[in-house]
Amino acid sequence: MILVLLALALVCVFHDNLVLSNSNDELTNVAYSKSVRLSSYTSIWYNGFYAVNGMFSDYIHTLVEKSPWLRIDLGARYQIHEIEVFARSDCCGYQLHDVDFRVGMKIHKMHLCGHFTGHASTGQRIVVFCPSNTTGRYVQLQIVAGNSNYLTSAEVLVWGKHVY
Ligand SMILES: [Ca+2]
Repeated sequence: MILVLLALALVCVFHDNLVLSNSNDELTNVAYSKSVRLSSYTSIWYNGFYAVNGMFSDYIHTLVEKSPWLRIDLGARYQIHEIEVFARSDCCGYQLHDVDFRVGMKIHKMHLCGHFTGHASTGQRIVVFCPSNTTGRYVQLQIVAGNSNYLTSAEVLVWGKHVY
């Protein structure tokens, strides 16, 4: 009887660990191929899709604006761990500067996840870690300094997992 109970306990421990490890699924790039909207449109060759197409040789490009932005609709609620952004790699990385990273369930009610100060170098990778338990459907990057800005970026990756 004791042996049976021991065996059961071991199975339970093993099972709990299994469940735990399943609930800590690897983070994935939940932005890949999702819908992206830009604050302004320059051409089909620089539209929002190019920020989430998995390629680093192309990029998005807004018109010149005071506070251009890029907004990704993840399509569902996700727990978001970090946001990774790459400056365009052909030139002009400095165009990516002073960026607020926001996450929210509604586009008019988003919370600050992090901020990048200064100008990026060409091809630079920028990583912002969100506060723990940050969840949302929308992810927005917006330049918040200067009066005449282009928002350009080769790729945006949002590392998270689906919230059930
Ligand atoms: Ca791209």
